[in-house]
Amino acid sequence: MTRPLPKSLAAFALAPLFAYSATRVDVWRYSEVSAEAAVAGETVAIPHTWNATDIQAGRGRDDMGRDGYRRAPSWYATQLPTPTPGKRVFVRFGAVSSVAEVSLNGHKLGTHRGPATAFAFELTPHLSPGGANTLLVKADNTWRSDVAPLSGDFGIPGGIYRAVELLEKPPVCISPLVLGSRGVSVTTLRADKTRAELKVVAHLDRAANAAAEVAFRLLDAKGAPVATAAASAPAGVGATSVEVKLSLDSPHLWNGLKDPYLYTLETSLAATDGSKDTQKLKVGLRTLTFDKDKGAFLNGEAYPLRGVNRHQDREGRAWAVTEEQEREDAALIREIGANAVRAAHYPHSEVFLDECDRLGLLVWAEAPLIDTVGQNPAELGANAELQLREMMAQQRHHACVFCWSLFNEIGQREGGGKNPLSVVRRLNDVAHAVDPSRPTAGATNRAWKELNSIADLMAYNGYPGWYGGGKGGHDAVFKSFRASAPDRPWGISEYGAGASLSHQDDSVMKGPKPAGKWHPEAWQSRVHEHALASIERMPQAWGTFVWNMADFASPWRTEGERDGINAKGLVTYDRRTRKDAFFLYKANWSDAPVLHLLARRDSARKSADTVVRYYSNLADVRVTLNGAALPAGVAYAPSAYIIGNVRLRPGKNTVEAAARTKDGKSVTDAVEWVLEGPAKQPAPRPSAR
Ligand code: GCB
Repeated sequence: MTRPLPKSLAAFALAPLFAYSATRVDVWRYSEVSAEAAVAGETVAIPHTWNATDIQAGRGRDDMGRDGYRRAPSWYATQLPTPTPGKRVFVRFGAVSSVAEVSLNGHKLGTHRGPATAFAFELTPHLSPGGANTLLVKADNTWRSDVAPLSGDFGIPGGIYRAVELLEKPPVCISPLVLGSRGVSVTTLRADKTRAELKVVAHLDRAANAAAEVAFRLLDAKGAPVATAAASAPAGVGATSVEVKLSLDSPHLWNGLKDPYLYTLETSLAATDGSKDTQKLKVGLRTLTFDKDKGAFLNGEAYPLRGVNRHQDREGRAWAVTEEQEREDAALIREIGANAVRAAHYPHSEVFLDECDRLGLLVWAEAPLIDTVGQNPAELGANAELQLREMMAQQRHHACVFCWSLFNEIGQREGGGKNPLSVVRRLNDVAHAVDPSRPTAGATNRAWKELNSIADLMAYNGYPGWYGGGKGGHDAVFKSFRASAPDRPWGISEYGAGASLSHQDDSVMKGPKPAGKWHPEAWQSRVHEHALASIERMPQAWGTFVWNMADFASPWRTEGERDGINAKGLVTYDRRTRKDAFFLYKANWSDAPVLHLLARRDSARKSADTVVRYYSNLADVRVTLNGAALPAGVAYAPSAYIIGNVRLRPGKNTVEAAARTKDGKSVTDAVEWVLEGPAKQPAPRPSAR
C-alpha cells in the first residue's frame, strides 16, 4: 500500500532540480524515515543505493537469518518542472530495487516489483500545469516472498540505481508503457548471408482519437536506408500496435568480435491530430545455433562461446554503478578476449547491453529465479514471469542477447522451498511464445533429469578444485551433467576458485577450504589452468563462463582475506588489479600480445628453490633471473609455461621475461622476489669413488 502523500508536500517549495530538456531525473532528495522527510532530505544523485558499503562490510546474517545489511524502505522525492502544454509526460525508471511505489502530487501511479527491470508510468493526468509537481518514490528492498529472487550469493541493494528519464511525448505516441520497453519489438525471422527478415511491432498509445501512420526504416551504419515498411493504425484511443516485416538481401551480419555490425531501426509515427514521434534502436542481424555434439555456430561457423560471468556490482557503489563503470566492465571483458558474458543473475542494464552489441560480445540474459521458489510457487512464479516478460521486452532488440535463461541452481530443498518444475516449465513456455527466435537456458547444479530437460540449452555450475575435489578439470563433471539430459546441448555456466590477493603461496599443492580464511591466489591460477585445459578438450561445450569476472559483495560470506566478499573474480572488486588467472585467459583468448609472469605478489620468499611460471601467447620467450638466462619454459597448460629448478639468492631477485610480437614489437614483464634469511645450502654431493 502506498501511503497517501502528506498535504505538506503540496507546498513543496524547492525549485525543480532539473529541466525537461535534460530528460534525466538525476537529482533527488532522500530519506530513510518517511516521505515527508524526503521532501527536505539530503540531495542524492542517481544512480543511488543506500547499500553502497554495508553488504561488503561482512555483517553476514543475524541469528534470525535476516540479512545484515539494510533491507528496508527509503523515500526519494523530486520536483518536476512545469510541463509543456499539450504534451504527455512519462517517467521511466531503469531499475528501482526491489519494489517501487511511485506517486505524483499524492496520486499513486503504481507499484513495480522486481529489482532489475525498467518500468514507466504516465504522469500527465496528475501534473499541475502551473504549480508544484512532486514525484515521490518509495523504494523498498525488504525481503518478501512474492518478489524474485528469494535467495542468492549476493546482496539486493535498495534504491533508484539506474537512470530515471522524463519523456515528453505527443498525444499519440510510441508507447513507453509496454513492459518497460522502448515501444518497438524486433524479432529476427531470418538472417543469413543472402537475406534477412525482421518482424517489427510498434506499440502505440493514443490519448487523442486519431489515426496513425508508422514508417519503419532500417538504416545501415552510414545512415542509408536499406529496408523500409509502413503500417497504419485506424482512428481510436488507447493502446494498439502495428506490425511489419522488413527484409533485405545480402545483409551485413553482426558477426561477434570480428565484425559487430549494427543497423539502426528508426520507427516514426505521424498521426492525424498532428502527433509525431520517433524511436531509434540499434539492431544486429545474426544467426546463432547450437548442436549438442558440436557446440555453437555463429552465422553458420563454429563459434564456441568462451566467456565470463558478471555481476553489476562495484566497490563503494554496490549496484549503483555509473554508466562509465558499466562500459568499463564490458571493456574488461573485451580485453580478456572473451566472446561472451553471462549477465548473472538478473537482467543487466541497457547501457551494458548496448556496449556488448557494439563490442560484439554475446550475452546470456537471465531471469532472477535462484535457489528456491519458496513456499508459494504460484505467487513467486507469477513475479518471475513478469520479470522475464519485462526483460524480454526490454532486451530483445539487442543482437548480443543470445538466450533467455530461466533459473540458476533452482532446487527444492533450499529454505524448504517447493518443487520448482511447474514454475520453470511455465517460464519456458512464456519465453518460447514471446520470442521463438532465441533458445531458453538454465544453469543447474544438480543432475536432475526433469529439471535439466526443460530449457533448450543447459549449462552447469561446477567447481572442481574448489567445492569439489580434483584440481579443476571438467571432463568427468561435464559427462555426468550431460548424462542427466543427453539430448540437450551442454555448457558450463560457472566454474572458478577464490583468490585473496594478500594470500600468497606459489608452491600451494592442495585446494584450500572454500569457507576457510586462506585463499591463495596461486590456487585460483592452478584451478583455471586445469579447467581451461579440459575445456579445450570439449568442443561440444557450447559455452563456458568463468565465475566471475570480478570479485563481488556477498553478505553472508566470511572467508578469504575479507568478509562479505566472494573473491572468485579474475579482477578485484574495485577493478584495479588483474589477478594472475586473468592473464591465463587473456593469453588464450585475446589477440593482444600477452607475457605475464605469475606470483608477482608472492614477493617475500622463504625457500630458495622455486619455479618461474608465465602465461604467454608469444613465441621465443626469454627469461632471466638476476640477469642470467634461464632455460626455456615448458608448456604445462594452454599458454602456460614453467621453468623448474630455479634457485634464488638471498635478498632481492629479479625475474625478467621478454619476447617479440610477429611485427617485431618488444613485450616484457618483470617481478621481484625477496628471499628472506640465508639461503638453504644444497646438500653436498656424495664424492665419486
Ligand atoms: C554458484 C552460484 C553463484 C555463486 C557461486 C559461488 O553456483 O550460482 O551465485 O556466487 O556459486 O561462488 O559459490
